[in-house]
Amino acid sequence: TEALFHEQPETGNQYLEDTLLRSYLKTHLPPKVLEEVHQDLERFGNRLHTKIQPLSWECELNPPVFRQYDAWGQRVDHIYTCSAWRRMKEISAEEGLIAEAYERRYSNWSRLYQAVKLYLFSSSSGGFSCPLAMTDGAAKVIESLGIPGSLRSAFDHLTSRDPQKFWTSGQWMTERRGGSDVANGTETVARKQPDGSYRLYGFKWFTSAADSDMTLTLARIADAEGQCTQGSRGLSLFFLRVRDEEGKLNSIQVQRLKDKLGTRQMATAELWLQGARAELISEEGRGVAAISNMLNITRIHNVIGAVASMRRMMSLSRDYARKRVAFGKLLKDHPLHMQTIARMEVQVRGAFLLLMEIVRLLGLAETNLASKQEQLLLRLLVPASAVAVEAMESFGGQGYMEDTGLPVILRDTLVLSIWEGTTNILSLDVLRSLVKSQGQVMAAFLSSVQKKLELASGTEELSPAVQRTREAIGRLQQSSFNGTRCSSWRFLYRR
Ligand code: MFK
Ligand code: FAD
Repeated sequence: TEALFHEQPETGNQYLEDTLLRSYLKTHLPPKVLEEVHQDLERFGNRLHTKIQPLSWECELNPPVFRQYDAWGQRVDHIYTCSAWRRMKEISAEEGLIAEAYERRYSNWSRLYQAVKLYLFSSSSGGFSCPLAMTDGAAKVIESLGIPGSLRSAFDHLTSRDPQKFWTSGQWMTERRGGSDVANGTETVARKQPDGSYRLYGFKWFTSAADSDMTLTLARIADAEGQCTQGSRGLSLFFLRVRDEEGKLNSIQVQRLKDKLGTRQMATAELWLQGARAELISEEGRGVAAISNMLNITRIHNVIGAVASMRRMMSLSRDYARKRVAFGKLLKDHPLHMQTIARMEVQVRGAFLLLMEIVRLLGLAETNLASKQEQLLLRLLVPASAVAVEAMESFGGQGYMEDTGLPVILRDTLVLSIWEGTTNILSLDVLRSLVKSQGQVMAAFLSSVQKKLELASGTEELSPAVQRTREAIGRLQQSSFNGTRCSSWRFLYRR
């Protein structure tokens, strides 16, 4: 009978259904900006629901395929991607998912607006959020270098709204000896050519979205005797095209594609660089500092991805609770189940507001409108945003079934705490920001919390919690800044 069937949980227009997002935009954006942004997001929400989400599922069902040789025994190293994946690239350009942040037609609000579009896109992107993150990071690095003439064309491609022109970028940092310890683990060598360009020799162990048009990567420049400086100070940043105009690889061999737990829609390859032609784009020995602009942007995309997955799971879970009957009543009428959902909802909301704060500050920093305090806060908040993986228990056994699409969300979310810096590495980056600023970052954070507490203290139910937090902050502010305090902050953050 009909009662034996589960009813499918669904989401509609993710923008219209996201009341917190809408109220955030309403309270923060200037009215004129809100009006335009609202119209675009409503349209985008419909496009996601009706056209883009089915493509996302196609990407999951048709992961990339690697062919090393052609039928005649020629080495071709070709990565075949499905048509839905290639369509995602076109859609990303049409929607200005990267362009929006760099055109700045809404001044400091452009970055936030872009982040909102990426947030809505993320769970329907079939993994395309990954190349977009690195594309944004590459554009940011080039922009922060002042868009040198030799990189103008690349910048225009990365920030284009024209699907025929739009490029994506990779980010090749990890080698076999070190993903976290890039500074000591990088073995790739750069040899200078008579024309001033370089050729790179080495092995890149993880390169996601290997079908990208270009990449940024690190290598050690060899001197006339072939010797390289070791450690962080020996690393420089390079730009390279992955293929030439005919699609031939730039003296690169693909060893294989990784067989991954998740993010299977996207090709992550192991690559041999066998004299790949590249351009030096940082000062010699300043590679890590130069690529940190990319790291900070892709880390923000990671937060976007995490919050988007949480939101998608919660939306589906809430819908399911309105449809599924257990023990004679709907799940939503079981108080214990609703308590679980409510707890998760609060976590999602907290994470969402943290994300909005980060991109709001980034928008201010990029338009030179950020105060010193806001710049310090931004430096601290980017690595401090811990990623939460929500359980899919609320769907019962159905949550475990591949063709519901729910396990994909879980699998793909698990990588977020590994790539772009593991949790420990991000905790150390929090410490780096505290130490380098000699305590100013912490002071900025404490005073911003203080301000928020002042606002909240009017609410009676919050008073005891507000009081306790205020006391704790008071103690921290009184104590002099030292390394032990930094460690205790890292400890607090991870909780
Ligand atoms: C859905 C979302 C999708 C996202 C897509 C992602 C796809 C996957 C892509 C990847 O996984 S790419 C690989 C990511 N790899 C990492 O995240 C590397 C993790 N390791 C670190 O982050 C290490 O901390 C680091 C390599 C940065 C350590 O290098 P060093 O050279 O030992 O650090 P050091 O000496 O402290 O810093 C060198 C300089 O960089 C310093 O500047 P100064 O020389 O001017 O003093 C630092 O302040 C600066 N720096 C380092 N991290 C920074 C930074 N500056 C600003 N922000 C940061 N985060
Ligand atoms: P390790 O550095 O060996 O870390 C192992 C463990 O040691 C971790 O728990 C870590 O937290 C801990 N640890 C390491 N150092 C410290 C320390 N100082 N203090 C405390 N704990 C520490 N990389 C790219 O460059 N480009 C890509 O496109 C890319 N795509 C990826 C795609 C996927 C699906 C995955 C899984 C990874 C990808 N990576 C990519 C690699 C990723 O960035 C690295 O795996 C990550 O940075 C961790 O490095 P590692 O694997 O060498 O681990």
